[in-house]
Amino acid sequence: MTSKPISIREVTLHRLVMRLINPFTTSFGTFQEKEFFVVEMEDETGASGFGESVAFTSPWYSEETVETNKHMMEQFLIPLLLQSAINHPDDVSKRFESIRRNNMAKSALEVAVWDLYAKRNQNPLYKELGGTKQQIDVGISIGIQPTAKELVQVVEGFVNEGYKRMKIKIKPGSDYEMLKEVRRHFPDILLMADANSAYTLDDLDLLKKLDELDLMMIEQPLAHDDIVDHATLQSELSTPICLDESIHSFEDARKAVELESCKIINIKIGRVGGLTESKKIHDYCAQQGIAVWCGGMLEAGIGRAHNVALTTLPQFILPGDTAASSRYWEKDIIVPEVIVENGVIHVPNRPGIGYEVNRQVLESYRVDKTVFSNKNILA
Ligand code: OSB
Ligand code: MG
Repeated sequence: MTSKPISIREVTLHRLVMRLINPFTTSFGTFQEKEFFVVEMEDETGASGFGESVAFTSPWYSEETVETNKHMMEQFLIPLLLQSAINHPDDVSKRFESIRRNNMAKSALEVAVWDLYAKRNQNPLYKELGGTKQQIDVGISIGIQPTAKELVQVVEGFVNEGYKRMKIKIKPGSDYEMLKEVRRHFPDILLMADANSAYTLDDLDLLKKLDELDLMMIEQPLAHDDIVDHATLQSELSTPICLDESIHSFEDARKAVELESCKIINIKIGRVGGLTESKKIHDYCAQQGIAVWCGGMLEAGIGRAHNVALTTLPQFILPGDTAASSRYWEKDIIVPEVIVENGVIHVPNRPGIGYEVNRQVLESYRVDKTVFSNKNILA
């Protein structure tokens, strides 16, 4: 606990464009590159914190985009943050409460305050969050492949690398038969599917057939904003449903659990507006016996580091999507990069997120930079 309030002196938005090593295909489209903001924050002591915005350039996954994140941060959220000192990172989401939604924009700033706060305390971020694990188990998310043969090859590669759980993206026409082939080749792996909202209750027969394949779960089969049809579907399936897109807050999680719309929740820090809200959902799920795991948004190193820290909390009992930096990027923006050995990430014990930002690499990807400062706050 620091007793001294934190005065944010300066917020820098670094806009980056990074090319993915392999294109990533979901039911709503293909990603070739990631454009996002690195948020850098400095306080009155010279301590700094980092965060990443996770929205994509198109509003396919949610309504937010890189441009809406920029607009919200610049016009509303950064001014609120610079307005006066804050006592604790938990205060940030409260301060942002007057702004409706825009959770990814809020989160990009909030997670940077958490990093900064942990660094001021000379403490690893995961410990500030109440995390207990020294290492975390990770799985991998595999995009839609053109053929079952190619999919099986891709899965084999990741099985050999040691990833603990395979998540396969599905959509109508690329679902049951593909998964069946994977299951036939790998009878014992932890296997799951993610539909990114590609189905409706009209597809009930197909979705029921997936019960044959012994999937750990099916993620977000129905509409991005639904928790009612998911409850109907869950009552028809033995495979657990995991919600991703439908959960934007603790309140969404509570309602989904009360309606029995899902048995598992994927927590993405950006989607729920930051680490404080992520913790709230985590604590509630722990109380309710709902398993959680940490989702991914094709993050670069800083976002990945925040995911690692969050995953050390005890109710993250299922492997998440936080794969190695090298799965996505030629060169990541942090040192060391996030490394996965035998399906495990060793959690760094250095202050804050525990990884250094590689300035030179960051600048090599940077397409724009904007600085906001407040000289009015006294230390
Ligand atoms: O639904 O979890 C998702 C990627 C982009 C948008 C949505 C999703 C994903 C992934 C990949 O599944 C997660 C990752 O590897 O970062
Ligand atoms: Mg998902």
